[in-house]
Amino acid sequence: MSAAVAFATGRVLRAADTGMITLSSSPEDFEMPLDGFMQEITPVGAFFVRCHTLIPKVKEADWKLRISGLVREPRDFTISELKRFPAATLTAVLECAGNGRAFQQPRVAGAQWRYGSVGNARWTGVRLRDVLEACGLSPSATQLLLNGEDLPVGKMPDFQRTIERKKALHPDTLLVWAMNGQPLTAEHGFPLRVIAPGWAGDSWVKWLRSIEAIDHEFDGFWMKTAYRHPAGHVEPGATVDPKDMMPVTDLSVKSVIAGPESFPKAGAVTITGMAWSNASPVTKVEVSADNGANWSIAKLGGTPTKYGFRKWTYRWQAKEGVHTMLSRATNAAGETQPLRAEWNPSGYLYNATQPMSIYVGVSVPSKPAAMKPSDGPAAYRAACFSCHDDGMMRQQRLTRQQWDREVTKMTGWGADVKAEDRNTLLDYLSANFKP
Ligand SMILES: Nc1nc2c(c(=O)[nH]1)N[C@H]1C(S)=C(S)[C@@H](COP(=O)(O)O)O[C@H]1N2
Ligand SMILES: [Mo]
Repeated sequence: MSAAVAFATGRVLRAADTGMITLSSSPEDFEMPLDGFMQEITPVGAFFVRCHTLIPKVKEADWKLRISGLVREPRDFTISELKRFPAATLTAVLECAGNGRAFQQPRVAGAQWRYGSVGNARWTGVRLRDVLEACGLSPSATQLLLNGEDLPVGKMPDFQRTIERKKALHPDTLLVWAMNGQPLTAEHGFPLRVIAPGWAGDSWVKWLRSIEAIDHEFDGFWMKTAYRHPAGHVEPGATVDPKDMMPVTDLSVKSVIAGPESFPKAGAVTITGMAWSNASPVTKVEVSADNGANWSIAKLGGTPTKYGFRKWTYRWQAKEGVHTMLSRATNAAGETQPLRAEWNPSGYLYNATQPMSIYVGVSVPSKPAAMKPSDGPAAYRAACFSCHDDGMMRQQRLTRQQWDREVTKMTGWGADVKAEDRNTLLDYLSANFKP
């Protein structure tokens, strides 16, 4: 990928000039740079990676998928046994619920994704429905509990997710072994993962090992506490009663401007971008070249698919100067990207229009340099580095009170914080990684 279309406000944590933006190298959290949005199908090497713990190395020969719980016949399937079901291939966007979290105001804790924890691929596998029916799924099963081969670090809860019966039985919900025609790579879930088109990435369980049919709401951490958002509007920064939160499911309608960021001189130019949505496809993209005062219709191109990226282009008479460009997508359900996203405590499903500075006949200002890895006091290294690296903290912009909450949560997950070191640790975190 070229560095020519780097984003105007800078790539804060970019690992190298060609490649992914590293949010954290352990566990692996890599973001696609903006110029990745030039391609309708995201190559595997440019596809974002989001892992909560270390990537398990699965040997296909030792691996089986276990289906159990409320089924007539519990069964284990090898990949070759799964391949006897009718094959299904579809193109779908995989987007992390936390994509865009870095733009939430006030700031929220968590991986500070900007634009690129999203990608579009062709997924090949079999229908989850067919596999469940072959095991005689009981009518009393309301949820399917999905567990992958990855193991938690410390006392962190295991990443387990449920999908409600209706979504599990939807013909587009697949168990896949291939991405863009190639076997899944280790970071994307080899040998088998779930795809839940239209839904955020947290339901797309990787390294899938077992599916248990159950008849109640699962109360594991990643269902009961994480990946929940308020059912309605809340004031930015407000605390929300857990009973008013519901699981994250559908993605929001969204678009990005991929570039180019600069043009040598004034004249007719073409701006390119991508738009996507949930099960309700993108029907319109509008562009404003004057920070939202006037909007014009962009041209939808590429190959329309139900769940995939939709490429758009905008022909523009560029005048010399610096322009703030915005794009906004609308879907078939009539939902349009807002100018300001709905705030929620974990910063999920951010979909506000993004301002992008475009430089015409003027030079692009230099980007801020990437932050240097920090050493920090011994208490910091001992408490935080046993489960993840420095990148995880460097990207946060939290108040002392927010850091206090994070330290409490992490101590619960096994971080070693001595009572006498707690203040030193909080001083360091809130002085170095503040709003
Ligand atoms: N087993 C397992 N599955 C997982 C995760 C994980 O940590 N463990 N992360 C989830 C999240 S939050 C996202 S956004 C997607 C990311 O998929 P990718 O890394 O292939 O892009 O995987 C999901 N599946
Ligand atoms: Mo995610």
